[in-house]
Amino acid sequence: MSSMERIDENLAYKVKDIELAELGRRDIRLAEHEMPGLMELREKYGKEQPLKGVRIMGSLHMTTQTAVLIETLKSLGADVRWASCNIFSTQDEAAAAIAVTGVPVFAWKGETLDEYWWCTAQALSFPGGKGPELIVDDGGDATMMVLKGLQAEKDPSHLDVDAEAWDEIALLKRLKLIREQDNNKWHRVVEDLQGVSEETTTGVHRLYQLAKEDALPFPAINVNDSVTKSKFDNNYGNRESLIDGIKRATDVMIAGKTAVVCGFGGVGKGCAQGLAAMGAKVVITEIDPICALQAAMEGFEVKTIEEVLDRGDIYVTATGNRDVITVEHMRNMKDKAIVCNIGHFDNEIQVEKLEVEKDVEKIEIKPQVHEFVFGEGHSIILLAEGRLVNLGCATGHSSFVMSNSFANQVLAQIDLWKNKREPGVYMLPKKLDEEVALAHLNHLGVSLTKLNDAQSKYLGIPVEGPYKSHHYRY
Ligand code: 3DD
Repeated sequence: MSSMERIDENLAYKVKDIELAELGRRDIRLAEHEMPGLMELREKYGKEQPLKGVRIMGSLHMTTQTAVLIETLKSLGADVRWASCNIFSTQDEAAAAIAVTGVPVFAWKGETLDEYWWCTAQALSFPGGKGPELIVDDGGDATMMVLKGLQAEKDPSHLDVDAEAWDEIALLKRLKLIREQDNNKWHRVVEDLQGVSEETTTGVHRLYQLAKEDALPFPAINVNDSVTKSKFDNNYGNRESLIDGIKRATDVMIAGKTAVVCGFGGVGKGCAQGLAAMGAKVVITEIDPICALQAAMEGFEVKTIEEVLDRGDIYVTATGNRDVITVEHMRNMKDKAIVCNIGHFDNEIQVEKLEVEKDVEKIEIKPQVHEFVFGEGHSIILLAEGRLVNLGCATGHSSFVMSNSFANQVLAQIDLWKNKREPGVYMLPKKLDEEVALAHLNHLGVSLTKLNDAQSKYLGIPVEGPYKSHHYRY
């Protein structure tokens, strides 16, 4: 792909089809109606311009909802560039609608891994050889590209490791090309980088790991663990968008089927609820006794995956772990079992191993829906090649729940810019979490009860909040 051998900081955008912009704009206008949290922040901070001229790079699914986030950051003065954080999650009409406004977007549905890392590097490359001052990250790929790039500028041997995973191979390949073109790029990027706000569980896990190894050279805000993100997006978002993804991909009847959800954390809980609501018999697999006990007390069976291979019709991984569903497991599943993942990365299901199995034939049913026929004669249906099924086979979570997540992102970006901090991982204050919730109540016709002074004194809680301690488990 010669046009992508080099990084061109002056390339205006690269999207599937810029002609889709008008279609995307119509979706964005309707999404704004469902995203009161973001619209309120435009109102509140529009005049102050707290992000005026700040170079912000985003690595976050380029969907209609993200388009509203981008335009909110722009309305606060930011200079934004964007790439998706997943090769299948871009909505091409949203990407076009944003690109046509002059925001450099490098994203399209169905990127190869080489294209994916080129897009990420393009979004990290501002004119004049500059990098971003802030990053909105989802899963940590942008942060990883910057840090691995910096590491390689210090010691190029880091690029000569024998990587196994296809996405790591593609990243190392891209970093080698960049090093040939500009071997001081990442030093400049890290010099200007004031901070990262991280959207998702997996990315937050990576940040705490980096901080523990004293390998995080800038401050980061953990957006995922804001209550109005993780208890909403991860739970209520997936409760709906998982079903959306499975139905659009397979049209399968869910009622009456046995659905196996691997992982009963924030995401698994929403998935289990959604599948049970559709009439599925839900079985949970878990490693954590607390989550397993929660599942059992919600009335779900809790078994090992080996115990249910003979009856599972639909399998969903939501663990953040790797090799949760192996090739061996798939060999022993029922004929036409549906297998999908809703954890951030694609290693929860052993897809790379399945792809190279000698006796397995791969048949494309349609984009992001593949049948794998085993030598034994049965087959399984794999969705989105083991990547996020809600974004690969549908359009991800709906606008209203993403308004909560993204209001936290905007507040985090403002906070990172205003408050210079030591490197480390931080959370937004509880007060801001409550303000995000407050911004969404009217939309659902909620009437909040007010604390009176006597009650406030009795509870020792200010009338205007915060109403819970920071560690309260909602
Ligand atoms: N995610 C799910 N739906 C999304 C959408 N419509 N736009 C952007 C991102 C979307 C992913 C989120 O769940 C993100 O918070 C995560 O990865 O945790």
